[in-house]
Amino acid sequence: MKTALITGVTGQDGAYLAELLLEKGYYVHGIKRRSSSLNTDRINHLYQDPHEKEIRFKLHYGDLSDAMNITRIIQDVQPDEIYNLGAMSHVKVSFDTPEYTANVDGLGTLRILEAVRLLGLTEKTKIYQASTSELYGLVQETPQSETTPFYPRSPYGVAKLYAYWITVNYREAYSMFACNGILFNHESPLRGETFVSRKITRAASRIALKQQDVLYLGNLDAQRDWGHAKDYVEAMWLMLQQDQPDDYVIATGVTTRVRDFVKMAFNEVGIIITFSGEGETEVGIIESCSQPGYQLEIGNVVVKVDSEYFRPTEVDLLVGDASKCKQKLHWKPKYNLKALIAEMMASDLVLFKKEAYLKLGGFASRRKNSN
Ligand code: NDP
Ligand code: GDR
Repeated sequence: MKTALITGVTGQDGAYLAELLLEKGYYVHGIKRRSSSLNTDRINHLYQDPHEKEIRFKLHYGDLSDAMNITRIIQDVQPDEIYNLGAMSHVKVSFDTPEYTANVDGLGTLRILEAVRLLGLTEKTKIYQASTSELYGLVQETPQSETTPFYPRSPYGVAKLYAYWITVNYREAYSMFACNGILFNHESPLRGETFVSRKITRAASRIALKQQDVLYLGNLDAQRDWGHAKDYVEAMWLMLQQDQPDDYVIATGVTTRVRDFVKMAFNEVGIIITFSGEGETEVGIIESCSQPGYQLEIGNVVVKVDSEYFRPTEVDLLVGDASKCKQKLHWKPKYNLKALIAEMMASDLVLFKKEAYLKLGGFASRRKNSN
């Protein structure tokens, strides 16, 4: 039975990957950060009481900025596979915390590679590096493939560029089995609340339930190739099951504007959005709302553009060419964007209906909705 170590196990991809590997019979170790409030919501269902006889899922406290901690955990776990998913993963926030992002997302990858090398595990341990379509940044060509030149447009993208190349370098210099998965945007009901997809599905649900009035967004014209995280973690695993290490693009090949994602999400609750005008005053207009008992007025403004959510430099257009992965790994996504949005909306509607019932019963939390 194989042993895997996942950094970023408390994140969206970490949770889906841990589930997948446990299903495949792996022993799964994850690194979680200490935080003042619990941060294991996404993986609580996998938790095992340490007193159980056979522990197949174990968490270790750690941080990618701490080389000794990372090295000790790798030494203890002796993993067959490491999935380096840990990162400060928010592009806009990376402009506010550029040095921290470089340390964790860039040097964090080096710390893992170097630990594997120093511990003499280069023959045993295969490494997956969570690379990103943000490497492409300023559009050079479309669709973007493994041979498209990189031109990152954020401190996050630049940090991930270092991580990409240090992974390639360790593979070539020390014959390590290290792969870059260049993953395009992937979402799910577990997506962090401040990424645009989840921000939209949460707001569409809350607006349909009359718990929120307006959704503030930034650039509505950006185009993204959105897939489902569940499909994408399977590709990560497949990369490490090959005879030779390599780098692969994972994408659906379909690109959609943010404004069209908005329309599709609101459409799930019977709200038809029409965008009118350009620039900062752009608004959405409701024609109807089919949520029982929650009829909204026709003509309500539900989407406003707020410059707060624009980035100093933007990535305008991402659309991936995953031919290599499809051909060599026989990978194919099961979800399309409509099915993804339907699943996210269904999940958020349940979440906020629960919140409404709690409020009705006088058990409402003090938490405010924040974007
Ligand atoms: P999330 O933001 O959901 O999860 C990030 C994980 O990294 C969390 O577990 C977080 O811990 C952890 N983390 C953050 N900082 C540190 C640190 N200093 N030390 C150790 N762990 C840390 O991201 P996703 O699951 O969406 O993405 C997974 C990886 O894939 C990331 O590296 C991301 O950059 C990359 N990626 C994601 C894509 C996407 O569309 N989702 C596309 C391409 C690449 P905590 O829970 O405590 O915050
Ligand atoms: P991205 O995802 O930057 O592509 O990075 P995000 O969902 O944050 O933004 C996608 C696009 O939507 C535009 N946008 C907004 N974005 C956010 N977050 N909030 C808004 O209000 C808003 N309004 C418009 C953005 O400008 C952007 O163009 C994600 C992360 O998961 C990275 O870690 C990963 O590497 C890449 O995907 C691939």
